[in-house]
Amino acid sequence: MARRLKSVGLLLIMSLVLVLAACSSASKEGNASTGEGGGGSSGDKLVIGFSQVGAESEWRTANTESIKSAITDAGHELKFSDAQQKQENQIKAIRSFIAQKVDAIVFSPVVETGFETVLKEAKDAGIPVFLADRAVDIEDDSLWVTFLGSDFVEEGRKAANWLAEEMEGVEGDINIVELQGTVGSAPAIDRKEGFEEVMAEHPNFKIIKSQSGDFTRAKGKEVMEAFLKSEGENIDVLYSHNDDMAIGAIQAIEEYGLKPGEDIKVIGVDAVKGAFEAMAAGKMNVTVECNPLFGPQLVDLIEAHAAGETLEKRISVKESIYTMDQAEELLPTRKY
Ligand code: GZL
Repeated sequence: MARRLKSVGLLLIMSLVLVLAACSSASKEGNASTGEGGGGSSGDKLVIGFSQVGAESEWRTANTESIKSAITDAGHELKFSDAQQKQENQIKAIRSFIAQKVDAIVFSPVVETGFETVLKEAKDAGIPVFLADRAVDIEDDSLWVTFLGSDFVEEGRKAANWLAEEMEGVEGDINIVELQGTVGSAPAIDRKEGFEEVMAEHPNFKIIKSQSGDFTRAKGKEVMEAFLKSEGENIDVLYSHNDDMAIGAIQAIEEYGLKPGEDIKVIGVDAVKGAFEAMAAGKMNVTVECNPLFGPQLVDLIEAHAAGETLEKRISVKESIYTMDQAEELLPTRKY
C-alpha cells in the first residue's frame, strides 16, 4: 500500500513540474513578441514613456492628468517627462526612454519639425511611438503607430464660421487681431489655416495684427496690450488660438478701458473651465472645443497595438463649439 502511494505521489509531482514548465515557456513567448508591438496579449504590464509638451495651459494640465491616470489605472508603469515647451527636452526624454527600453512612447511634439532623427532611433530600437494631441511634419509615417488628437484645421474653420454668423449683415471691414499659439506648433499652424480658409469667403474680414502668445495667459495679455496700443478702438474681434491667451487678453482689454465680449468680440479655442467662466461673465463670446480627455482612448490604442492589432494612422477626437448663452448652464458640468 505504502509503495503504491509513493509512486502516485511521484507521478503527481512529475506532472506538476511538466505543467509549470509549459506555463513559463508560454509567458516568455508572449513577452518576447510584444517587443515589436505585435502578438503579445493585451493583459501584459507595459512600461510607457510619456513626453509631454509642458504645463502652459489649463488644457495641457487636463490632458496630462487624463493620460497619466489612464496609464496607471490600466496597471502599466509610467515614465513621465514635462518638456517645459522646449524641443531639446523632448528629444532628451525620448532618448532616455529608448535607453530604458520602454515598451511604448507617448509623445506630444511641441513643434512639427526637428524630431525625425530621434523618432528613427526609437524605430531602430523597436519601440512603438504614439503621437498624442500634436502631429509632426515628417514624410516617413512609419516612425509612429498612430496620431490621436483633434482636427485643428476644423477648429479654425468653426471659429471663423461662428464669426461669419455673428457678423451677418454688418457693413464695412471687420478688423481682427489674432493671438497665435506656439510658433511652429501644429495647432497654431492649422488653426490659422482653417480660420483663413473661411475668411476667404468674407472679403470684409481683415486680420490687422497677428502675433504668437505661446499659448500662455501672461504672453496673451502682453501681446494684446501691444495690439491695443497700436490699434485701440479699431479692433472689432480677437481670435485667440487658445482660451488661456484669450483670458490674458481679456484683462488687457479691460485695463485699456474697453468691454471684452461687447466692444471687442472674443473667440477662443479649447473650451476650458476658465473660458466658460469668462463667457458666463459676458467677457468672452465663444470657445471651440479641443478635448484633452483622451487618455483612456490612447491607452486602449497602445494595448491594441501590443496585442498585434493594426491601427488607423490618424484618429480624431470628436468636438463641439460653445457660446456665451450656454456658459452659465454648462459651467458646472465641465470636466477640465
Ligand atoms: C491643442 C493643444 C494646445 C491647446 C493649448 O490640442 O496642443 O496646446 O490648444 C495647449 O491650450 O497649449
